[in-house]
Amino acid sequence: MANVGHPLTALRYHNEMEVQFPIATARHGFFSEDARLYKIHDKVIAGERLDESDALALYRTSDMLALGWLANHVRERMHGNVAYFNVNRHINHTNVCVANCRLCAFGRKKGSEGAYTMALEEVFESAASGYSEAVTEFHIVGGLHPDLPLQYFLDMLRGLKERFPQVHLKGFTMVEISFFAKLNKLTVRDVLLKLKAAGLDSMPGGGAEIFSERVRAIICDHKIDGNEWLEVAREAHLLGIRSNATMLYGHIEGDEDRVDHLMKLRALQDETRGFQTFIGLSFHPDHTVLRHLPWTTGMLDLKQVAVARLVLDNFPHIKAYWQMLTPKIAQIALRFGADDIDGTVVEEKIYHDAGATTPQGLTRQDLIRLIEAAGRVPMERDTLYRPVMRTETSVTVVA
Ligand code: V47
Repeated sequence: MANVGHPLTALRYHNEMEVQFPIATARHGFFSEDARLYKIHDKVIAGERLDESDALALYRTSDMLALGWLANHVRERMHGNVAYFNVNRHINHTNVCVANCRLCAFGRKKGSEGAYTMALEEVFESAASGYSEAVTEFHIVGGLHPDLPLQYFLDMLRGLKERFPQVHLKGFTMVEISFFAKLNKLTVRDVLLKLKAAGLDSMPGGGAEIFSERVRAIICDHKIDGNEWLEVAREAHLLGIRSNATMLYGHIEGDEDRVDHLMKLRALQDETRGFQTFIGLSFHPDHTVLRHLPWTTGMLDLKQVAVARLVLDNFPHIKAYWQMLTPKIAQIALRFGADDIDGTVVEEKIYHDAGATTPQGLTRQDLIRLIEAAGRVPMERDTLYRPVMRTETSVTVVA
């Protein structure tokens, strides 16, 4: 047992749980009305890798129960009956952003109405105000502010570590890192090294959107391209900084674009093993330039979770992010391939600006209830998926 807030440890797949839990799918056989799924079933059972045409077939099937069976089989093989959650707090230090992405309702031009940038003292206050439930992670992301020097971020990380030494700092997307490098005339590697030395523990998965150049040109044309996103992730992983990966779906992308995105993530993961978790982000159109687009459907949301579990065979975790999916869909996703439901997420801004009607935060007890009602065993984790044990007076991580 050790205190929370450890430096990085080796990537853990929790394979040890395989033997502890029966796989529910083994108890009821596989049946599909979609003939294409039988070949995929055989590969899944044999633990063989799915290829692009398999992934396309999964996106195109309407046999959700068969798709769910397959994804659940893999999910239970990897994680048994456990479903993870954490107690975290989001910190969005600024919404000033030069990128002006059409997909985004959060960013503002400098000086425009609603634009804000927190002084460091405000960042520390905001961190402290969500601290009542013994937060184990701060998730820190912001817009691409043209005037904030790297020193602001180094002081932010040092200040947070000083005040909250046991809290894991998961901060800054690949897009922000690339921007810091250009603005400060440094290499990406140097930026990452400085941030790591100041207290950065790992990185979130945002900004990946969808790697397709055609789609990126429409939804986020001023952002780094997909290759650069992957290059920054590679660099971070090489320096021992683990990250997550995301994919924004449900806007103008097609099945092929999604498959291409997942294949690129899988290829980089084969190389670095630095990704922990994949999170599909369902597009929220309200208040964005793309507000004429419809919201995603429950079918697509669940399908995305299941396909990700089946295709990303080298990703330890698939997260059903309740803030985006709604707690109800996220709960069902725990039976469609997801093993993680994310955290308490106090004060989320990015999706709420884009019309999310989910609560700003759920309590630890709310998350436990959702997970138990899905027939899963809740396990509070830290950012590195080490179990967190709580008593009335202490919080410890099982190292
Ligand atoms: O990069 C922005 C997306 C991301 C919209 O790593 C939108 O644990 C939907 O990456 N509709 C930021 N999505 C959030 C993110 C994240 C969230 C939770 C957990 C983790 C993790 C990462 O949100 C952005 C962008 O892809 N986004 N606007 C929108 N209108």
